[in-house]
Amino acid sequence: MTAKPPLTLYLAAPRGFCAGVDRAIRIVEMALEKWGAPVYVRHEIVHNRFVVDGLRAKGAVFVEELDEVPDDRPVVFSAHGVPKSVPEEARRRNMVHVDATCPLVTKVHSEAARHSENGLQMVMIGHAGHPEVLGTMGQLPEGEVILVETVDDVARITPRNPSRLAYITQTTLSVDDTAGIVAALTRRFPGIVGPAKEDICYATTNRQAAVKAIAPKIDALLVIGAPNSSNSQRLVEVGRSSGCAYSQLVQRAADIDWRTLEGVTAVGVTAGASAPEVLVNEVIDAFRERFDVTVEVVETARENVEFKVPRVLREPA
Ligand code: 0CG
Ligand code: SF4
Repeated sequence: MTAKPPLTLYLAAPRGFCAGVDRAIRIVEMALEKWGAPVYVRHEIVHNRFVVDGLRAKGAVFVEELDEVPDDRPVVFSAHGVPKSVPEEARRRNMVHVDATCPLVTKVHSEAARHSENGLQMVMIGHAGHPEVLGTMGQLPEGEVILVETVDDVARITPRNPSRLAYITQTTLSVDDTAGIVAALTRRFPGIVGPAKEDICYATTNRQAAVKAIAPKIDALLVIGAPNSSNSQRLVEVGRSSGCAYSQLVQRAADIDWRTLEGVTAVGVTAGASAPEVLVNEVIDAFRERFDVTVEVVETARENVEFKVPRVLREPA
């Protein structure tokens, strides 16, 4: 047997679950304990198939819209947030509903509402069709939130009153791309009101910074995450823009294209905010089967954020 080739695996830290994902999963588990199965969940609780399949096995039923849920079963809203019309409808139907929207997304909802009360029209920086964007835009009446996805979009928008504007952002955007869009907005609309920086959350910011620190050391970057996970996709882009041309999303070890990794000696591994650590370990083990692996953790920040679950789940049944 020939000796395995040596390889250094640079493990990004922080990586994987954020406080909002951890809370959202706990909410579904606690709802199942409290009310029994089935508990309905509107949209994937977080964007990860492994997590969703695990909860489904415990009795969660995933649907896209509230009209797929019977009136007499509890429903949980996903971590990405929902338009205002969704809890309104749940109340109208007298449904038990638990909101697993990340508190950092809810904070953006409140910002939007506050600016709107002050008579400002909103510009939202985000990706069209993403559930968080639908949820945040759905906090205000149609037409009150204008979506921009790129610097070019900024030149195209036609706000009601260019001097009465505020902006908000999706929480999982690229920090660098967003800075460019904010700069374009403030150039075109000098009076635009915004948050101190943007609304990108701590988890997104920290995971991108860790990838930037690893990128110069590696031949390839693997981001563990789902194709519909915005924050995970942004990590792939950050890897590429930080100088690692081979930067790929994998859902788990089975997705790794080993032929394209022949001859590499340094590989970076990170995981999106919705990817569980078991999948990171699975990837490391798959490398150990083929290489003589040395793991080096590259830690660029420490996180100690924790969010409480809603009170209804902390009270006895
Ligand atoms: O990154 P997005 O917003 O697509 O969500 P994901 O479920 O992947 O992770 C964090 C949350 C919620
Ligand atoms: Fe909350 Fe950020 Fe995690 Fe989204 S990625 S759930 S905003 S902490």
